[in-house]
Amino acid sequence: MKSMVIQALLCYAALALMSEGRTAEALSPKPNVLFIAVDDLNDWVGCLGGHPQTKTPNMDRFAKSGVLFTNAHCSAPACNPSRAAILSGVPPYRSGLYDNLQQLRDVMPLAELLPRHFSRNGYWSAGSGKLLHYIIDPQSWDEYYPEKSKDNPFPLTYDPPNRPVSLPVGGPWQYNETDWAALDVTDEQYGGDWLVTKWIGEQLQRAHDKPFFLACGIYKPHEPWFVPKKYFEPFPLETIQVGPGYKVDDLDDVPPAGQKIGRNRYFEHIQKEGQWKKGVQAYLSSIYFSDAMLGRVLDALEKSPQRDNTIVVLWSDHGWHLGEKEHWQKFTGWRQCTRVPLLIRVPKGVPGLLEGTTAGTVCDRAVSLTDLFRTLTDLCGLPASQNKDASERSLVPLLRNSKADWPHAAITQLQVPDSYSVSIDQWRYIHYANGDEELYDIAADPHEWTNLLHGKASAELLARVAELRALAPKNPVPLASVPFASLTPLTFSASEGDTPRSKPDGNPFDVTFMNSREENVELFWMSPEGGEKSYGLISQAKTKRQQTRPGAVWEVRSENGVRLGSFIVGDRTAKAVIPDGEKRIRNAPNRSDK
Ligand SMILES: [Ca+2]
Ligand SMILES: [Ca+2]
Repeated sequence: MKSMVIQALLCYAALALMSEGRTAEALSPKPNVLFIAVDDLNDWVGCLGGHPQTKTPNMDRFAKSGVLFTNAHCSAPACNPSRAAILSGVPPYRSGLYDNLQQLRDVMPLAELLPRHFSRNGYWSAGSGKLLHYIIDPQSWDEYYPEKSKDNPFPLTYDPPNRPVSLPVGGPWQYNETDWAALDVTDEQYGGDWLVTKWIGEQLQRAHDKPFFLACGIYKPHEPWFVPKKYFEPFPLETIQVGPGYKVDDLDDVPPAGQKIGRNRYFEHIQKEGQWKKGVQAYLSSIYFSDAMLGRVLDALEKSPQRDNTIVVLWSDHGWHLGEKEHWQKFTGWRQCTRVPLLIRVPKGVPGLLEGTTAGTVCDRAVSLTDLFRTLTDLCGLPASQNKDASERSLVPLLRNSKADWPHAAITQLQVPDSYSVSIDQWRYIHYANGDEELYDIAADPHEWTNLLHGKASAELLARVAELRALAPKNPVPLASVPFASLTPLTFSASEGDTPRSKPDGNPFDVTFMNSREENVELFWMSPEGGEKSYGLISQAKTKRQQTRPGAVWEVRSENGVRLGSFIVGDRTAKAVIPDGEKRIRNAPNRSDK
């Protein structure tokens, strides 16, 4: 019955387009989907008004052709949980995938992702570039570029030979991707997103015997902010303004849990080195570059025989702070980080929205990226996701009428259960696991400068909080632990001369030591002042979990006191494998951070 209805709708679509003078050959039996992700792009987009100097002509022209959501929020303010939620339809508080250190298939071994769902329903699914968190997940795609068997979503990208280029190394915790430069290379020599968008363009231009689900992952403006120099040219350093959301002392009315997340060492270091405006310049340049890459895809679609039968969705996985709330990067619950660009254009004649979207529509309702799965299956007339706990909410009612009633909240889950933000039309509420809270009136205070729960709140505001809290995730599933195999390894340095001293800085986390020597070893913490403290023996083939801080140094000795080597703790939880005497454990590529 359902398929008959769909067939009838498709006939209607064919007739509608033929009557406009297009040929029936131009039609696939079902609408295609072009699914475009831009990494780490906040609201510094022309049509969202986040920064007066930003240049995004292609996003702006796309917005004019479809629906722009001005109050869309990520499911989590970090790559891995945000993207996993979008592609599975399951929010982090239901899947247990809360953070970047977890591996998708450790936590959600059976989840069927969006491309596989489309393939199972008659589509050809393909992708290029970063769609998941530094993996391809080959089982989810029919085709990928680069080749999916390697499970690395990045084509060759130019990397300056000497790093860091701009930002001096600041300590053992230095985040090695925080760097920027205008490169003296062409787009083609740069590769990366240029190659991704070239491949996507080729797929859009060629004939297909099935409808397609085609996903394009543009990596910029993700760090490092290296892009060809022509993208820096519109942003002379002397003209650069920092983000309009910055306010000195903004954290003063934020409770301790928020202050802890807000103030971070990266921003402090960047300010100290006089690099703040250079960072802003480089982010703007990287956005301008990503927008140019988007333009290549939109142009290819424009020339494609599938132009009038393709749904286009553009989203970013989360926002970004460049000093706002003393923070650099992401991982926060503030709007600067949770609000994302979301643009959707639906052609006429698709099963779920025969009339298509109206060009130039703006929708201010609070929506979540977790709902894209159901939105797309509804639009294409496919069955809903079979994933347990997948969101059943579809944005189609808002694509039909941007002012439609929308009694829903957009939830952004932070890195642990019970820490989240709730966004509705006018209000935003942040709740931390320790019970700390913030409330903002977005209509009056779009940068969230005034926490209305600081000091004594009125009964009216407390009633508002109760209402927002009632929309929060109920019974969030626990954070799934990271298996040993998935932890980032620390480098073991064999003892040659003196072991360095600890320079501890930042908040503690766990490091798991594992002894693979054929003898017991003893673990010592090297104090900054020159002393040392034993933390006990680790037996042969055993592990030991130890709370420690960035910059701490741990020395390993044999049971009879011979110094074997040491580890320097980085800025995140990790494993420290004490090698068997022959092997040295090298640092893996730094891929677990975003
Ligand atoms: Ca990201
Ligand atoms: Ca404030």
